[in-house]
Amino acid sequence: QLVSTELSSYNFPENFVFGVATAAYQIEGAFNEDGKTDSIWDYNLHKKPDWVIDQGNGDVACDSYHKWEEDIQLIANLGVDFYRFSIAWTRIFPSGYAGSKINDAGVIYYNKLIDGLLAKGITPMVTIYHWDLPQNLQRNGGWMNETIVDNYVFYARTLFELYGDRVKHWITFNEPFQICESGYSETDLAPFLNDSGVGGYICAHNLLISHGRAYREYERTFKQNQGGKVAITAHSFWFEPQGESDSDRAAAERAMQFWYGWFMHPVIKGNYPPIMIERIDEISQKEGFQKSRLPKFTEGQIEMIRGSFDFIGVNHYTTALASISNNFNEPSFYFDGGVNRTEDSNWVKSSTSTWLNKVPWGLRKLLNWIKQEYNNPPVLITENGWSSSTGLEDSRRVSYLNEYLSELLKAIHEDECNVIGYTHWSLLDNFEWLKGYTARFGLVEVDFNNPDRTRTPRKSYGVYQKIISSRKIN
Ligand code: PNW
Repeated sequence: QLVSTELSSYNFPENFVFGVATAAYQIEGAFNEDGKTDSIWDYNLHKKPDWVIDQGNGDVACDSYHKWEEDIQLIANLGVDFYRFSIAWTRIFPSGYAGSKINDAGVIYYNKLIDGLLAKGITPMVTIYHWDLPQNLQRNGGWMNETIVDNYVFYARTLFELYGDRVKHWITFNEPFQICESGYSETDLAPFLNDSGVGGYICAHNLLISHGRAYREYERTFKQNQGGKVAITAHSFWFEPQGESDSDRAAAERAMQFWYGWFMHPVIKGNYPPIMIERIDEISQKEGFQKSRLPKFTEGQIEMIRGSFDFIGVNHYTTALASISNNFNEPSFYFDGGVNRTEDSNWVKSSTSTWLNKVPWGLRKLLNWIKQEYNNPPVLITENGWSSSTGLEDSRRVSYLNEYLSELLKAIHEDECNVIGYTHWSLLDNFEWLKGYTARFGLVEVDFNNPDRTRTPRKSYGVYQKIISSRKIN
């Protein structure tokens, strides 16, 4: 693998947009203020703080519920075109249910935020769901109960009604894989259900139907008047074959289909990837299941979900190596996929996020794979970033940013990949899920020991600022 340290001298195209991202539970705090109820994160971390490495939680986080004006100033000074943030379902509908009482204080908070952004010329981009399900709905099984679909679609529709006059960019879900596989089949994210080989698939099924219905609702009722766009964001590694063998190549392609195609194949091409359907049907049968552990869509659902996007949101951080695996002792996504995931020891590793290596060329390969596989849809990078520890001289984040953007430019100019914009994760250091406050993703450092949650821009903040204003890598 060729590693070039030469940065690209291409310019970013005229219409290319830059942004920065956060998520409600990770920054807002004010977990019980103004009528907000517990999400699955509040509930689980209060019950068992040990889920998190430093026993942190989002009770206060960056206190952005109170410090949103300061956040807007930082975003404006950075010079980005848009700000991607998420709305907390529990602030809008404390009970979670469709048709339940709306919480005016929550509605007002996001009105202030949206209006404040627009006043500074920053485009708001809203993630409708970034992992913080109302705990009240989890009592009924959360994403594993199909009644979630009506509740989610009602919530999404309410946001279109409340904010759609000003918000023109909507992301229905952030990272279905993490919501479902990590949350329902494993114990990496709330609600920590650990229902291996079953829960994740049921969750994903209900989530995809929810996405499709929300997209169609917007299309039918709001699109003509509001003129906005609706998308879904999935996380994707680039999977590189571990070696040259056909079996490694096949494993890497299978990995792309299982990790990413699981969600994007239904949304772009209709239904789950054929390889997933075949393998899970066959393995389920061998295990003695009378039907596949992978649920089946009706023809109507396939058509409803197919084409439910105006652009593709891609969260990309890192690359992994794939080879074949036949290890198996219980029904599991990993056995279904038959993929063994490793990494190259030569890659530069993040000191605070064990899964994160700096592999810039992986982004270019991923963009080319998406172009081939899905017929070059418009792609917005909705997250990309590096995790450090504290300190303002974040030179590793600076080289990560420069090198990933350099590969992005090559994908646009040399490969004609249809990439429309880039979003850096994150504006601020924030609550990094099970890593608590130990893994810092911010362009801006936050002092979590200070009750004021003081914000200080890092070196990378200035570097990104200059990239945006000069429209090239410097
Ligand atoms: C994203 N992986 O999650 C989330 O959208 C953010 O909330 C989070 O803070 C950020 O990335 C940093 O972790 C990821 O397996 C989950 O490579 C999993 C992976 C990457 C990102």
